[in-house]
Amino acid sequence: MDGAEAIIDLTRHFRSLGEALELVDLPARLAPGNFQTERRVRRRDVRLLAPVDGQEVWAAGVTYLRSKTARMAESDFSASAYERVYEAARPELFFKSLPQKVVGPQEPVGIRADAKWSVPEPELALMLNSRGEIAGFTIGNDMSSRDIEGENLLYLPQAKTYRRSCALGPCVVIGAAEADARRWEIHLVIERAGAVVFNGQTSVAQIKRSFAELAQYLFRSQDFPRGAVLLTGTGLVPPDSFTLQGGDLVRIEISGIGQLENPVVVV
Ligand code: DO4
Ligand code: MG
Repeated sequence: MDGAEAIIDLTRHFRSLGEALELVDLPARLAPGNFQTERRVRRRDVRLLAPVDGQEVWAAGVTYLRSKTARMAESDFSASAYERVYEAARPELFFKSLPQKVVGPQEPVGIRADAKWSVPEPELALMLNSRGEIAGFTIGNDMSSRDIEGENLLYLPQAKTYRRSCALGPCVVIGAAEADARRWEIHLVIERAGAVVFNGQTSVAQIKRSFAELAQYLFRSQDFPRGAVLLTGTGLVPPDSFTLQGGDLVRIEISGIGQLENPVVVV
């Protein structure tokens, strides 16, 4: 079997993802040699779930210059808030999703029925353990309603958190350092009826803040006994004339992780 395609069932070795992320020696425990006798299954024969099992999902915003300029353009009303938060010591952090509401690979992501301007936000996601340490990385999609967000900053929770608004997957990369992740590229492709209607690329290196800084602010005066997932913000914004439609396909690729693909439904 092609190694890149092989999936090994680790449930005999770890009681939960959250518990695995707590282990200081997790990278060593995952050394390929430790699983030589385990049965392998082909990736196409299994359904991958979202890689969360109790972690709240939070998100950082306006961490890329591109995100700041796009948001300042979408709303006169809120422009100065985006300008200020980009420069401020304290980052923008917002609650995104309960773990049980996150969708996994190939599950539909949602666009709100009452929104007119909807976009995916392809983001590197930090898998944080209960100590606030980065235990792994995955891909996140912070689905957003830009017209609702642009109308009034106080509508941000409605623009960001609704049915099927967060996707994670396809896997968790363990043992990479922040310096490794900063070399990764993020690629977003949106297809409509089989044709590519948006194609863009950015780089993790362009995130203004360090991951440690983002994680440290999230864990200020808060406890996450089962860890947390923290999306690190988007640097890819489709043109203002673009909105997602039901039936579209969103594909996010991060070079060090893999691909997260989801069809779009109106919710
Ligand atoms: O403040 C609005 C949200 C910003 C965001 O989600 C991002 O920059 O990725
Ligand atoms: Mg975002």
